[in-house]
Amino acid sequence: MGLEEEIEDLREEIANTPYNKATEAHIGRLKAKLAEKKEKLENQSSAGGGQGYAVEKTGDATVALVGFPSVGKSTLLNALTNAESEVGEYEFTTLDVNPGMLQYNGANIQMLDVPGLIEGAADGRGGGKEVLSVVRTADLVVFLLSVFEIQQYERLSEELYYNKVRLDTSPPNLSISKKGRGGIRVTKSDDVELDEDTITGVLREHGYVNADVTVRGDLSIDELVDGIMDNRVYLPSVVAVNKADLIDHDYLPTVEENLREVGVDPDDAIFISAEDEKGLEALKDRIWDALGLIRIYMDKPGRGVDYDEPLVLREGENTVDDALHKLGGMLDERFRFARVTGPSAKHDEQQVGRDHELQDEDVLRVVARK
Ligand SMILES: Nc1nc2c(ncn2[C@@H]2O[C@H](COP(=O)(O)OP(=O)(O)OP(=O)(O)O)[C@@H](O)[C@H]2O)c(=O)[nH]1
Ligand SMILES: [Mg+2]
Repeated sequence: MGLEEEIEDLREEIANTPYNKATEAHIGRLKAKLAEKKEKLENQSSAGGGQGYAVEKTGDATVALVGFPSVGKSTLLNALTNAESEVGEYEFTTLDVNPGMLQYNGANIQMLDVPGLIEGAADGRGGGKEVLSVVRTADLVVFLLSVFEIQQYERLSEELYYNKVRLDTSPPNLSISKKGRGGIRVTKSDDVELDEDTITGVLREHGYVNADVTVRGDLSIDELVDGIMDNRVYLPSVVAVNKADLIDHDYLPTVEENLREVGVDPDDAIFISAEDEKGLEALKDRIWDALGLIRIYMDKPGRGVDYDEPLVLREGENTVDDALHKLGGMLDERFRFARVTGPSAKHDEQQVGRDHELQDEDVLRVVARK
């Protein structure tokens, strides 16, 4: 039996097994097996194959713009950035990835307009695989939908899921350390619903014989498998609904209903018209928030505070130490302390060390040895 058939059989068995406490461990093993076999198949088929697009990441963050053909990706990219992406009235105008740079709040945000994702892209049809490899390296996914084709969201997010992109969720809280002996020992917090047998079974299928595993939080089997496979990418996403200029006010509730049907809260979606350049400020603002970018205004000796070109950091990489690294040069070595004024400071000119966490719109002065 070939790998493809084995995968099909496993899928069928999973689909035909009702999920309950008695079958949980069994389903866990099946899902773990399935994940391993899919990985194997992929490695076989990609051997010697194309490596996908090589788009160099530049700027403070990278955004992948995904959407079906003709939804207006190129039009949006041209409206937001300095790029000149080809805009056409026929499908598949964009054959390659077009990068553009969006300048916002003093940050350089790289935006990648990727060719239309079509059905079956995850299986390598229609050049979708290359597109997806680009998406995996981004910091944020922006879905672009047309007001009349909201249901495309389902297809797009499915493609991303198959390609191991997990949207708007954090990695499962799981730690595994291999041991020389003792079998698999599970420690779980009170909120873990999965049985110990299920967790042990899933780990065995992934080749673990002796290991200590700690699980926290209410995980599903799929999330557990994700946690063990180390090639899942976790990204935030934003939904933009384009061509809003084409609908009447009366039609808006229909669009909102369609959004709810695909699991998107209409209040979270940004309505825009790329062509008329409407709603773009709201979209930029959302992109900024979703990326977790923060501005640090540097107070330079003798030159005052630079409000025009802030140092841009990201949440999670926002300590004084991170700022020193990004500033580069000799400051890092000669650092004595810093003074911070603004949202993160207890008072103006607070003296802080490397560990201090900065916040958006802080003013930072680095005091260095001569
Ligand atoms: N009415 C209206 N038309 C738009 C809007 N945005 C884009 N269009 C039109 O939609 C068509 C397709 O736009 P593109 O920007 O080429 O679409 P795309 O998503 O880049 O398409 P591919 O490159 O083929 O994947 C063009 O005729 C645009 O002028 C909009 O906000 N409103
Ligand atoms: Mg295009």
